[in-house]
Amino acid sequence: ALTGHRGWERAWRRAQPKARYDVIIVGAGGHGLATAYYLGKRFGITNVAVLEKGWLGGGNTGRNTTIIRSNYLQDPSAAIYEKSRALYETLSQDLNYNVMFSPRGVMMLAQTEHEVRGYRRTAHANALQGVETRFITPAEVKKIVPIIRLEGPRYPVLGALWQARGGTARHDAVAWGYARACSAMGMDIIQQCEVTGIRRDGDRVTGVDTTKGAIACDKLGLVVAGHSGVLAQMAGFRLPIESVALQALVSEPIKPIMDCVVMANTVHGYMSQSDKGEMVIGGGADGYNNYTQRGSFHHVEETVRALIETFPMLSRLKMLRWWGGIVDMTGDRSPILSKTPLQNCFVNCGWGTGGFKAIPGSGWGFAELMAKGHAPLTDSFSLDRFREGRFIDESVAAGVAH
Ligand code: FAD
Ligand code: PYC
Repeated sequence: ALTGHRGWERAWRRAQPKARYDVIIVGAGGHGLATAYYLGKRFGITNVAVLEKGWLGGGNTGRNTTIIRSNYLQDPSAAIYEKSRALYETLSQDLNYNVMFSPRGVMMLAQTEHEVRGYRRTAHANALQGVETRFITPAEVKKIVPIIRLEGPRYPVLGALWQARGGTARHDAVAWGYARACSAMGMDIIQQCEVTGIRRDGDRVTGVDTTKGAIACDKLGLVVAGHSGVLAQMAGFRLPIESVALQALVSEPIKPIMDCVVMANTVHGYMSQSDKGEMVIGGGADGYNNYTQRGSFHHVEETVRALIETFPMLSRLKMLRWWGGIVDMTGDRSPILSKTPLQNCFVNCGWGTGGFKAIPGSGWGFAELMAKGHAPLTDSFSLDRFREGRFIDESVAAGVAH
């Protein structure tokens, strides 16, 4: 501001589409951009375009509550989420862009005996998977979060699953950092470029139609979260995905009161404090499919009511902003990173309510899948699992009511 906003360097080039690319990625959210970045960094594939219908990071990547953790139950999930969490540890250095990763600790409260058993089980599974979590007592909960009311009018706090190296990061910076690095490798990030059709020759994709004209490609990656069903329909196949609104809100900024993330999944609400002092609060997903990016009012009401039971000191806070994103839900609450019925078309979606934490790991694995045809991190998450009944059930670890 002292320079009158003159002399800023562009973080990424304003690109116009070329006639053809080796790889086109549809969707410049975190997962699309990370995929492009690792295609270049790990496999030397840089003739890549990332096409975005709006502005980059304007989808769920810029709308989420930034929680990063890897305390999942099943082995394939722990592997990809832990890889991702580990990549977050050095992402600022890798991208030379401060993504403000803050491993401040993530706590999932156990407020029923059922949850106690579930989280103890997860802690045991995580120990076998090399993921550092532990089940802590109510006294330890209170020590870490002094503002919590352990008794609760409906559900007392009986303990918690604690991941000390979980935390948060600045969501926009994650998108911007990957975008800048992709652009520096010569890739084209093309905003306001909506894909409106997918061109095929038999069971091969030959290119896409866009609002900026037709573009040819050798390989196509669909990475559009809540719009995955729409893109799959353009390509001529169906996905087991439902799209629903998930919402969040922030309060007016206040002095520091809580220096970790707390999720209360029984009463349903979760909360952290942003660096600006706002309490960042999120609730459950809408109970019906929609594309509204807003969400139903009763969900915020329920969320805030639930949080006030556990944190009574919040009751006088004012809400500052409120928004929603369209999340892509699978039946087993695990993502899809997969080949498709079209030979050279790949899909990365189904991250639902929990894909921000997975951006680096997903990009790492999906780039390998697109480059080599298979990848250890992603093989379990193929579309085949729905036909084979090989579900990766993470409905508890997803942590968000749906
Ligand atoms: P997006 O960021 O949505 O990117 C997809 C992009 O595709 C969009 O920019 C869209 O405009 C573009 N697109 C769509 N159609 C087209 C088209 N036809 N042509 C071109 N471009 C197209 N996850 C966590 O891990 N922790 C959290 O705390 C957390 N909290 C959340 C809170 C809320 C309120 C919401 C909504 C989500 C939350 N999530 C969280 C989930 C997380 O945000 C998502 O899983 C993740 O951001 C998905 O990233 P993405 O890159 O796949 O999708
Ligand atoms: O995946 O941890 C998560 C999460 C919290 C809120 C929304 N998603």
